[in-house]
Amino acid sequence: MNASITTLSIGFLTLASSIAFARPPHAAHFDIDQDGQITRAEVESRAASKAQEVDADGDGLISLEELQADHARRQLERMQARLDEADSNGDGVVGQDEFSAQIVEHVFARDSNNDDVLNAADRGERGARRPRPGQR
Ligand SMILES: [Ca+2]
Ligand SMILES: [Ca+2]
Ligand SMILES: [Ca+2]
Repeated sequence: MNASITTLSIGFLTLASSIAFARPPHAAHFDIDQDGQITRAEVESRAASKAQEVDADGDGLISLEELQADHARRQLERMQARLDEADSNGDGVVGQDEFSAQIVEHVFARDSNNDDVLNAADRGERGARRPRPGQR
């Protein structure tokens, strides 16, 4: 009994942290009515939807397996997005050249003055040019 309560608690903590950290808590996700403010009711509504989604067998309980499946699904989506982004010639496959170019591009996204050198001159504007995942 104690073990299952602990498992459940860990499950809910992981669920809470996965909602809070795995996806950035930006307005588009939580601000359901798009009024620029995130209310507790909106977060509660999103959290309830998420709990329902994770509870794949609909028994009202979040099991470790269900949480693991949800985590794996989101991880797969992120990896697919990364592959889609790397496929610069749009042929549906990612060559080593495309993969390595993506890494270089991500690193040099911090090169705010475009001199192909990352140094102190680029600090302070860190991330300014960096496209969000999925944007081109
Ligand atoms: Ca709102
Ligand atoms: Ca369940
Ligand atoms: Ca390709």
